[in-house]
Amino acid sequence: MTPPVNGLGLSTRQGIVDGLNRANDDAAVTSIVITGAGGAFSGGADIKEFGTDKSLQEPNLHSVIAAVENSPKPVVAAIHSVCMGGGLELALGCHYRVAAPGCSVALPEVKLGILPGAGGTQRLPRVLGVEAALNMIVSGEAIKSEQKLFDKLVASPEELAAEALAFAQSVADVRPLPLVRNLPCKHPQGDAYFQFARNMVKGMSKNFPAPAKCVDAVEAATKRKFADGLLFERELFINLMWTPESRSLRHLFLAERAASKIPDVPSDTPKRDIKAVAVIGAGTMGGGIAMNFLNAGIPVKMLEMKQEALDRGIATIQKNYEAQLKKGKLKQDKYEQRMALLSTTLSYDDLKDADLVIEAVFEEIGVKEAVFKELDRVMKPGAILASNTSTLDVNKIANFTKRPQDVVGLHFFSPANVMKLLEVVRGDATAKDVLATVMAIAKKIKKTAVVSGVCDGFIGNRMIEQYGRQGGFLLDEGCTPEQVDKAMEKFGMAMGPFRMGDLAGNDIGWAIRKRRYTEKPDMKYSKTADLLCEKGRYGQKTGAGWYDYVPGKRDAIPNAEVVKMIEDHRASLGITPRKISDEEIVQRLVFALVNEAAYILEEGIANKASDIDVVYIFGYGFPVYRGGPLNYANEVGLFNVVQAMNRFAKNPLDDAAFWKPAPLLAKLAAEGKTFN
Ligand code: 3H9
Repeated sequence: MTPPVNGLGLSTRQGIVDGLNRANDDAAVTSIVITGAGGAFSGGADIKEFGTDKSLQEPNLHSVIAAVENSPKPVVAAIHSVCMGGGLELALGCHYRVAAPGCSVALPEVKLGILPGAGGTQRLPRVLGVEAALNMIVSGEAIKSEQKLFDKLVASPEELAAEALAFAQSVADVRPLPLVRNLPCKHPQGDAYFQFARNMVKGMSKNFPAPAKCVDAVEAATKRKFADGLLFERELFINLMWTPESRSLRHLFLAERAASKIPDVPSDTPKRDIKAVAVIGAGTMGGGIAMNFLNAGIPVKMLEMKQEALDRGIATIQKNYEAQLKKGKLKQDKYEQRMALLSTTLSYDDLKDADLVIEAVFEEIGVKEAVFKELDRVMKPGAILASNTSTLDVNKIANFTKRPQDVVGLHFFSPANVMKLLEVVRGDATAKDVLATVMAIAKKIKKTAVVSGVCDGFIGNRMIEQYGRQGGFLLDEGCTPEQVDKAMEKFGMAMGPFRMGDLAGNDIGWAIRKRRYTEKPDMKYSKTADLLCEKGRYGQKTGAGWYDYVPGKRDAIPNAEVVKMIEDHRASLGITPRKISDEEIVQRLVFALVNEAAYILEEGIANKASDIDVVYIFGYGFPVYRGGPLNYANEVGLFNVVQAMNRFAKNPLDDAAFWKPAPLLAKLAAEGKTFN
């Protein structure tokens, strides 16, 4: 047993082989059962061991499975809860499989940028059939205890141990022992089917090399002898393991789980009970936030100042759910259950029983002050008071109350019912049990939560400001918005910076810059975005921003007047435009994120580098296969990142002071280290 999911690390592999040997040496044993103690049969190879010496040490998973297959006594896998990756490969190497109902069975390696490397691509098609197996391997998705995979499905998990033992006794004398490797493996359409599969996979998995290799491996199962197929699979597995895409996906898997851990908040910190939630504000944000809790079966009371605002908010929530109904993503009864959990009020006094209240009102400190004073007055002792602010000082907000220990920032990203990221902003006084509670509730509402300290913009928006500033300089120097966006989208961003500005509303950045012009008069900005806003081109909401938009559509249509506005401004500054490569665009934008992130880490605003990667992947559309800005910087090499920054600092139209590498970055680069 290796908690939490019986990952097949070295000690577990050795344990299985030792156990098998003991059982085979013991004359009193007639057959053998392998199962997993705790909450899983096995979650597969130990991902944390990848890239370390242990993963290479014998017995490797191949040797373990060979020992099982070659056991002179029958070996039965007793499968429950989770049977994934190497865990399923081990089970397929056993002579028999007995399973409990409702367990998750998968070969999810593709999600880590690799393929099943311990015979999964060769054995699964022999049991399930080629098409079903390939679908499972290429998607990595779990199926529920699939009959065909198992010799026996028991009635309930509680009966698994006794039933598996009885089954093992019933087959004790069966010889020869059945081996999956001896089953035939063919597809009636042969080459034509695999060509079709290749085309499908190619279209769906741009930038991800593993899925196409899965097709190759399964095809090999139909064409080669079993032992040759295994060797071929092994070669593909090792090659994929070294790709930057796999490194990034594995980084992200661990980063996402690490994000929920806060260094000074132990996992056994008591949590407060959250049975009812209140949301202040029924606008787009408030409504989206409410939906998250309704979806998780938690009742929500929404407060507004006027009945019309409440009616509008409810209508928007209904419209969103109805769209899901139409697409078949939601069933009518679920919709009704969710709407029944929603109630409204115009009075703060009605909120007093909520365990968690989230404020989503206008982003102005005076407005927040009024709200938090009211909440302090009405909320029951021990209730958690959260602000959805994206820019304001959470410490200041906490001090509007007499219970700053109960106040926390919960920064949802728009649309709040869709975006996975939740920045949890920890104030100076925020209590540890409040943090533990909101991290747990985040998981319940299916958000990926990352803790940020208090600073202007927290982790995500503080970094994006530097990214946006570089975008502005690029326009001044010779780019069009379209060129910058295309370069970033080719790099893999869901949206380039100008399309993103149009989506978020250019007026938001304008308001922040106006503040900066007085707070930080030395900070250099391009004026183009201000000129754009002066024309009222706020983005999609006004039908015009950096691009034009047709009502009801989100396609960005380049606008000649905007391009002329940029050219005129450039001319007024006496700048001769130059041709800027896509590589320079990508480096300047991404390394701007990286440098600011290094300050954020140094100041302790983020707990760890991987948290920043999680923020950018789940909140800002950074490409998954690049693993986040800091993982990308590690891949490029921090020395190379610093060299590029030194080059950018020499550009008189850029901001030399900004390009001075943050001390942490300079130190890591000089020591040949990474952000990890
Ligand atoms: C493989 O098998 C390669 C072979 O084909 C060939 C080899 C030669 N290893 O997700 P959770 C940890 S590749 C190590 O929050 P859940 C996880 O890090 C592997 N650790 O729980 C976390 O630890 P911590 C193929 C693992 O209930 C804890 O378990 N297998 C592994 O929501 C809880 O995780 C996969 O890709 C692992 N394999 O979901 C399976 N798996 O608390 C990936 C989990 O310290 N795993 N952990 O941060 C999953 O899909 C989910 O974790 C699982 C549980 C469904 C198992």
